Amino acid sequence: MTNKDIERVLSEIRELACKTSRDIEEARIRLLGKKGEITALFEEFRTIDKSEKAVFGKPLNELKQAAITRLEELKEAVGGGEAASTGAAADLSMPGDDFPLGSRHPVSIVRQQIVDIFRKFGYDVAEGPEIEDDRHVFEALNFPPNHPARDMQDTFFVSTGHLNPILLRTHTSSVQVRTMESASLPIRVICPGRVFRNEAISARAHCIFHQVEGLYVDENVTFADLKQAILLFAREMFGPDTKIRMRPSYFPFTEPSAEVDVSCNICHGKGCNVCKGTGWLEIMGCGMVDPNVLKASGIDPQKYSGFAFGMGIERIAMLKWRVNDLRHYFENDLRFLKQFESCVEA
Ligand code: 2NM
Repeated sequence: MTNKDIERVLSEIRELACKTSRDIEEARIRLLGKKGEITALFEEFRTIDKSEKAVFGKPLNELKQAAITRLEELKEAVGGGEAASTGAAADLSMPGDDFPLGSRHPVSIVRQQIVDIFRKFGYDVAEGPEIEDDRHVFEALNFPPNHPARDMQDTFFVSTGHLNPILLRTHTSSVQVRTMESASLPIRVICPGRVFRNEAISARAHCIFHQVEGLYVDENVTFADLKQAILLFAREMFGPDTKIRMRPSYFPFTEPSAEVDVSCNICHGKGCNVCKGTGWLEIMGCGMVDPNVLKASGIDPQKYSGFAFGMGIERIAMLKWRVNDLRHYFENDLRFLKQFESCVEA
């Protein structure tokens, strides 16, 4: 290595003339690339004598810095003026790059609509963990020890073998248990979220789906209050002429319990293939919160009563848009999703 070597590269750097960023990149590779001139000098430097190292170390580093600085200057100079300096003026009439916007998923749209309706009624929104314990999913909800939902066939367990197994929640009622445990009364709460059930996937069932559950606890809450709340909801959701009917049903956490049907908004009661000729569509389950459930969360059932309800979001969305296969909601096929692009209301 000699001073001349360094001088030669230094003058090369000073005389660099680059018109385009490609020229600059070529110069960078020629000087600083893996097989570049400066890189080669550094490699040679590793092999030279200690005494020589003392001589060449500093100028070599300065050379490298000079190259970097010069390339930066050139980059700046070329910058935005590149098109002009190469003579190829930018075509300002060219369309911009495509920037595809995503859109809301139908489940998300319907969840928002349901939540907005109940917010208007004065309900708060609460969320809770998807991975839960037996206590919040079953025990506090009055599920007897041998209830079939507690079976591996129906519930996904994370860990078993102890008193309070960890599992994936099978309904969002667990969030309402947490609310009853901690919130002050009265409670008006709506709980949207994902739930998990160990089911074979088909057009009508999926192992993951979405629910919205509601809960109202206060003094003197009656079944009449429940009917009115659900009627108002149904009219907001399905149109002002919607009628509801209730059929007796059974849930461990409510007594009495009912299934709610709305009048078929497709045939208006005449009977069609969606309502299977009945004129009615099932939309949710509901009931008066069982006194055992209130008690389990520390609420005095002598003083307070409440109603609760739960619906599957996918099911409501299927009725709304006449989707005939639940699996569409989980496959993220853009041909399906794009059909909901314009469905979000301002
Ligand atoms: C339903 C039907 C009926 C329900 C009950 C409760 C709680 F926590 F208060 F006990 N939450 N949700 C309920 C009642 C859910 O879904 C079909």
